Parts: sequence; C-alpha cells; structure tokens
Amino acid sequence: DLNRAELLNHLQNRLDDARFQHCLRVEETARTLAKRFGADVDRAGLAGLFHDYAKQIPVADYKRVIMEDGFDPDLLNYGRGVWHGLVGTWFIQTEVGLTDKLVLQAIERHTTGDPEMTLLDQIIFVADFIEPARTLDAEVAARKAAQTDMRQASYIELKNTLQYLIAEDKIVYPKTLLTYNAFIPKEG
Ligand code: DGI
Ligand code: FE
Ligand code: FE
Ligand code: FE
Repeated sequence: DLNRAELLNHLQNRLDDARFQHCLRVEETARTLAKRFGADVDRAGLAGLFHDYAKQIPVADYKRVIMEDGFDPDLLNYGRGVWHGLVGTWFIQTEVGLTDKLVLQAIERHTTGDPEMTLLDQIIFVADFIEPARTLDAEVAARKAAQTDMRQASYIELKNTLQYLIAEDKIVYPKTLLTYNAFIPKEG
C-alpha cells in the first residue's frame, strides 16, 4: 500500500493547488460524515481525497481511453465534467493503483450520482458539495440536511445540479436525471 506522502504526491502531480486543496477539504468532510452516519471512515477519506484526481487530465487522453478501453462511445458526447468520475477511476487504477472496489465506486459516482448510491457513495457525493469552501444557498442547505439525512442532502445537490445544467444549456447525462428521480422525496 502507498503511504500518505505517496498518495499526496500522486494527487499533486495531476492537480493544480486550488483543486488539490479542495480534495483535502473533501477528504476531511467525508471522514466527518462517515463518523456521523457510521460508514467506513478510512474508505470515505480515501475516496474523498481522490475523487477529483482525474479532473484535469487532458481531453485527448480521455478520448483515447474511452475509445480504446471498453467504455460506452456515447461518453464521447460529454466532457470532463462527466468523465472525471465515470472514467476517472480508470486513471486512478492505472496510475495510482488503488483497487478498493467500494472506494472506486464512490469516486465513479461522485458527479452524476447513481440511483443505487450506497451510504458511502452519498457521503462522497455530498462531501464534494458541502466542503467548507462551498457557500452558495443550496450548499448551505445541503450542509444543514447532512446533519441528519444524507438522502435529503443528496437530493438538494441533485436538484441544484439539474437546475444549473438546464440554466446553462448543458447536456444532461441520463444517469444524472435517473438519480434525481430516485432521490425525490416520496409524495404523500
Ligand atoms: O468536480 P467538482 O467541481 O468538485 O464537482 P462535481 O464532480 O460534482 O462536478 C460538478 C460539475 O459536473 C458541475 O459543473 C456540473 C457537472 N455535471 C454533473 N452532472 C452533469 C454535469 N455536466 C453535464 N454536462 N451533464 C451532467 O449530467
Ligand atoms: Fe468532481
Ligand atoms: Fe458533486
Ligand atoms: Fe470535487
């Protein structure tokens, strides 16, 4: 296993300082949420730390991996916003050698979510949105919800993401919408 200095070195090789600092804050937030809700604290920390590892990998590298390594070619219609989760774990496995399936799944799901998100997945999804530097109204509301209810916190994030995508004329990845539907609080 890699020690912490080696892990941080891998991360810093791929990220500018602002994004690296965000990853450290998401690690800490994810550990706090894991303690709060009884999830695996070390897995939450590792997934939080590496969740954006692939955020700044060049587009051309993504296109090559999507075309040559068995990904759905439909992914080529999207961009790094969608790729750095779903395809990002390919780079994390290949370059860093992380193997924990639950950690990799949480990273994979951290941007689009997934209708079947586990508690650990929700913790990474939400930690990304409520880390201390996030101050928008929806981020503050999700942070408050995450005191007691991770599904509600996830829902606030999903609603905000969809509103943002539509307002900015951005293409919606189908799983983003499916996740939103799965997390709408039940009527009645
Ligand atoms: O990587 P971060 O900025 O820390 O956060 P994130 O991984 O949650 O990514 C947020 C960005 O991802 C945000 O700009 C919206 C974008 N995104 C999420 N779902 C979709 C999406 N972009 C597109 N085009 N389509 C989606 O379905
Ligand atoms: Fe991200
Ligand atoms: Fe997110
Ligand atoms: Fe992030």
